[in-house]
Amino acid sequence: MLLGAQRQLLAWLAAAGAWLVVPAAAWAGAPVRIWLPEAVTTSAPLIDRLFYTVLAITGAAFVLVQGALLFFVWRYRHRPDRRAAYTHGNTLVEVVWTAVPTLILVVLAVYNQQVWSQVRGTPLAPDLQVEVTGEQFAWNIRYPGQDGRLNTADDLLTINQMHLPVRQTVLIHLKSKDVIHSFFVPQFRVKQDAVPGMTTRLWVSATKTGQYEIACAELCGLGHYRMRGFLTLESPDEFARWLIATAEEQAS
Ligand SMILES: [Cu+2]
Repeated sequence: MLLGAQRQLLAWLAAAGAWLVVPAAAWAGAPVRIWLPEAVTTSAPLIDRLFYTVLAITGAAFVLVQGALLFFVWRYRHRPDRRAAYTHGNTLVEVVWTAVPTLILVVLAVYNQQVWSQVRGTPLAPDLQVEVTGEQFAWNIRYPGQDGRLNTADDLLTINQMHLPVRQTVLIHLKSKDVIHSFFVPQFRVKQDAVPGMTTRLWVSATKTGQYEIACAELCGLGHYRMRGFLTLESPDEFARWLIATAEEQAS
């Protein structure tokens, strides 16, 4: 018969174990995506994999450390006939528990750097360039017109409506008119500040069609809560048709 406390400890350990299985499965490439929204760009899965790797390592460390703590609390609990013993530490153990975390952190730093350079490094020549300008409290989206260049007379402007073609590299020029905003599309795994007086470049290559939301993730004023954009990812043909229809609408 297990005592109440022992049963609780076992239940706790079982829950901790299950909690580790999910990130491990996701890391191994199984189609598990827990806690995270859909991933719809070429670089989002790289970020997810890094996230799950860090989570699995920190989760394992958490379980080990807390498990050891509980074990020692139980093992050396008070007993009337036991006397305290003095110890001056153990050099080998200290070297090991310093070296192992150091090694893990160095590996993680190198892995992180690799992911960062893939996600934020220079992309191939973009198929499309779009300018996104945050303003209290809307997203202004600028598309190049027929000439394919931004900031010319035939540019197309929309407010809070962003359409992007899938399977194309899109370079986004992110700006702000007034205060700091933050361009946040959870499905892109992108959250980037839009800073006044500065243009931030980021690129995405969408892999899935669908409707998503653009949120402002920086408290930017009283109307921050309604600073919400709508993102449509569609096939290049549909995107081209939408561009023409919008241009005609704006010309009339
Ligand atoms: Cu904002």
